[in-house]
Amino acid sequence: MARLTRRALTGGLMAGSALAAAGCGEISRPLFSSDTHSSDYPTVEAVRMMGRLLEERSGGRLSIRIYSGGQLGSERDTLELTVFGGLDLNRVNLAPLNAFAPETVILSLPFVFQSEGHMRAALDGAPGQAVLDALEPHGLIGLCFYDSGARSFYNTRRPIRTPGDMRGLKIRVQNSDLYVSMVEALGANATPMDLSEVYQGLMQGVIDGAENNWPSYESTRHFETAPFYSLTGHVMAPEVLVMSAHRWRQLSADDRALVQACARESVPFMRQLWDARVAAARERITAAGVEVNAVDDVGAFADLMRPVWERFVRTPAQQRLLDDIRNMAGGADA
Ligand code: GTR
Repeated sequence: MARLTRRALTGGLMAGSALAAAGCGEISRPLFSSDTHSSDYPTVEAVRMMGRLLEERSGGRLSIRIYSGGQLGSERDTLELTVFGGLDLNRVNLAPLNAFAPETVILSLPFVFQSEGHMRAALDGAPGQAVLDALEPHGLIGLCFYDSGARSFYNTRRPIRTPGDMRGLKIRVQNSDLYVSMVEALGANATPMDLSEVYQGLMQGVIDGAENNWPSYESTRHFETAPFYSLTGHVMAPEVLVMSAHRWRQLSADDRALVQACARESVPFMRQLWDARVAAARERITAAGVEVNAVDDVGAFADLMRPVWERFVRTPAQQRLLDDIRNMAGGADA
């Protein structure tokens, strides 16, 4: 696939905007989409499926071209590009959005979901919609959430069985103050770093570990250098697919509805792929001899991380969301 530079992307969009402003009508080029994961990862497959639906239903007028594997830069950088209209679609985790859209923090809080069923029900229901809607004032249209499972700690040194085992470890986190606080609450040192730098960081001892779900731990091959995976499952923050509000406004009402519908339809497809991918990743990691352990008392981790809630839940809108999610806990299957 041709390598597209960020400069070319921004340039392309500027040229398109100039044409549109000159009255030359709809820009007929694919929607450009970014993903940090490789081409076969469930998030990428899901956006690809969305693109196929769009193309079929628009008679080829609308389509998506995906730039996977972080070709266009880190999630933080590509989000900036999306806000400014240099990129149309972007599939990211919620973490890099935490700083500017406080509602996203709620879905990223440690131990906020009791189970996968609880998480999926919240995302599919009113709380999920409220978080997607909260992105618009920041220049992004939240189209849908994708699963990201549960994140757990892994490291190069030892199994984490109790919070005490975390003490002194240097743990890579995503670029989010919330994640820094979570790791510090356990007595470890947090190092924010882009995903693309983690493998080398582990190899060189710049960091001792990181945290992620089974598929990312596997696809990044971090398990090769950090072979202790401890099932803390402390965060179930989802992935989100966003569209540039700039590009969104150029679409007709019918096309907006179509884009939204195709994004929604890709969600159940993604969940099927996700479940299969979790099983496959788990198998490969275990076969590779990684020491996987359950933690003795998940509650001990939850208790230590709990003050992070008070620190990051500050607005009434955040509090309402949190209450709604907690009220759904009993109803969802465990
Ligand atoms: C993955 C997630 C990515 C990115 C990555 C990370 O689970 O799918 O979007 O957030 O974690 O840790 O940087």
